[in-house]
Amino acid sequence: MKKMNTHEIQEALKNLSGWALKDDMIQKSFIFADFKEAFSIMTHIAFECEKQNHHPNWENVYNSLTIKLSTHDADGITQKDIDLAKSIEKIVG
Ligand code: H2B
Repeated sequence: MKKMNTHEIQEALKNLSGWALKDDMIQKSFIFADFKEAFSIMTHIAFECEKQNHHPNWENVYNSLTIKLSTHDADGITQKDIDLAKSIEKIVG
């Protein structure tokens, strides 16, 4: 899949609240009530990632979750990252 340029990424991010381009990845941090809620959402996201065959770099510390998306195969950001970010937004609600 074709790597997006910075302008294309910024345009796509206008429809994704809280996601920002940083270090060649699109990123967002979430805070949940506690670890159980964070991990439960991560499990839900993980199944969606498997469905899309597209996987995040992420870090969970107790109730916080930081998700960073890029397409390793394209060495940049592609529509796959935008689509996964949209799915994550739906899951987190
Ligand atoms: N996830 C992400 N984030 N980037 C990729 O390039 C990627 C992936 N490639 N998940 C997939 C898996 C690929 O390695 C497999 C072989 O389809």
